[in-house]
Amino acid sequence: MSKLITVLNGPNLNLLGQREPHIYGHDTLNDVAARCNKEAKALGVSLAFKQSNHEGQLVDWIHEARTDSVGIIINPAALTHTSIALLDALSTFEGPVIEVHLSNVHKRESFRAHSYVSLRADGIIVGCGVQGYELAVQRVARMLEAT
Ligand code: CA2
Repeated sequence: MSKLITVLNGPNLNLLGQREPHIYGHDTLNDVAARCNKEAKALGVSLAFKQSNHEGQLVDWIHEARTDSVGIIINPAALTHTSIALLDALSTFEGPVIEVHLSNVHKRESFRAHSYVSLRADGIIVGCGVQGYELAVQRVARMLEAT
């Protein structure tokens, strides 16, 4: 069975492609999942691609990933800037963690420049749009090769 990578998406990302396309693009979250799955298949890994608007649900999924996944890719959305709970949960995970942001958070409001999750992330990809997720899958796969 191929190695499982959990891909987590935070609040409001279910609306991707439906609002603010000038910031987040036209692809929906299903499009993102399809592109990530294609990349994963080419690299011989599998993905559990999830989205929730609820911090506690995301924490629960990180706990599940502790036993069923070898890596985590996370776009925590607005929780990036507020959630010590996500940071603490991710800190209990032993494999690679890559943080992804569709937009360049450093080119936006100053509050978006700070990320609690970055204190745990092994890599951060910002401002690359949907491609950032594909790059994250590549990065986790490469990091796993090295272990
Ligand atoms: O750039 C990113 O990926 C963000 O994580 C997106 C978050 C934002 O709070 C972060 O600062 C940066 C917002 C996600 C909201 O997603 C929407 C998608 C479509 C329409 C409206 C919101």
